[in-house]
Amino acid sequence: MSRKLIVATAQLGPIARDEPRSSTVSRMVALMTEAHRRGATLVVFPELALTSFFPRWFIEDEAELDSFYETEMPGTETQPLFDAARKLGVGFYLGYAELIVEGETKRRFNTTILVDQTGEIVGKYRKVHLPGHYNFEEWRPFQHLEKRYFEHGDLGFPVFETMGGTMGMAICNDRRWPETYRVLSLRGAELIMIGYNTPVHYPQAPEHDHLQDFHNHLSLQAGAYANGAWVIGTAKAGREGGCDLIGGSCIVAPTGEIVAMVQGLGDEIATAEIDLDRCKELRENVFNFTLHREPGDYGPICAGADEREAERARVTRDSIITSR
Ligand code: CDV
Repeated sequence: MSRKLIVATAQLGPIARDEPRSSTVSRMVALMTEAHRRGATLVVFPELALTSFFPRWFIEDEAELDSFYETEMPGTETQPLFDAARKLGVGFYLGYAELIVEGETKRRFNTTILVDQTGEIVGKYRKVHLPGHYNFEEWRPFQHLEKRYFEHGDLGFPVFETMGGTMGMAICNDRRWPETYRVLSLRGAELIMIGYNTPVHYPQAPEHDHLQDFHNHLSLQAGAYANGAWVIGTAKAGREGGCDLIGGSCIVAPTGEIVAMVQGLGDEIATAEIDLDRCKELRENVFNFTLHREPGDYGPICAGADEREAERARVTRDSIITSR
């Protein structure tokens, strides 16, 4: 059986703070339709794709904050995406803000789902690496309140057997952490989908602003290569709410090469035919995990902060003893 499929990165340009879901969803259906015209059967949308990237604003009014979250999926406004998926036979990755109510408690996650070509939800992931801060910080030109508005994802990094392969998902800041790709790949992920919202300006280290596109591709390409996985990165791009977001949505081969990329900062797709069997080129050779990984030497990676301190002290003590 062929393990080839045509996939699309479906970049969205800016979404206005007051843009209704219906407008954003029709933009997404248009991208899905164009992807289908080009033969794609799987489309990757950005992180928090249904609204403007609201963590840039300190929102005190709870009703207003809640208006950026989805309480059901699909809901009335997102149903057209699922209908289009079923009609066209196109699966999709969708990032959104998820609000669930447990008893008296509201729980909020930065979430993505995977929907198959029959329009069924077949996978869910909640963002693990939440960047930013908890409280309003006046010195910043814009806020990044993900730590305030979302809980740490509680689903780990699951993979899903669907659409002819083993699929993994991650969200934005996750892509900068090698552990994300490694855990997914150890579980067999052949295609890792990652939506993002990345400002050009990084207030803590503005000297890195000119490197934002480079760091984006560096992370996606290194993650693909070091794990022998296909990676699709999809931006929300352009000037949104007074903040410039990078584009650069792309499809990366397991060799680390970018095989397709968008050209601008607006709504746009790029497609590529990918062969999931190409993961073997790496996984049966240089990155044959069974033969060459040395997890016995990777202890500190999984240790908590206290354990790491103890380990550092032990290694320092041992090296002092052996050098006597
Ligand atoms: N949405 C994000 O996670 N953005 C971060 C920024 C804040 C650095 C990113 O890693 O792109």
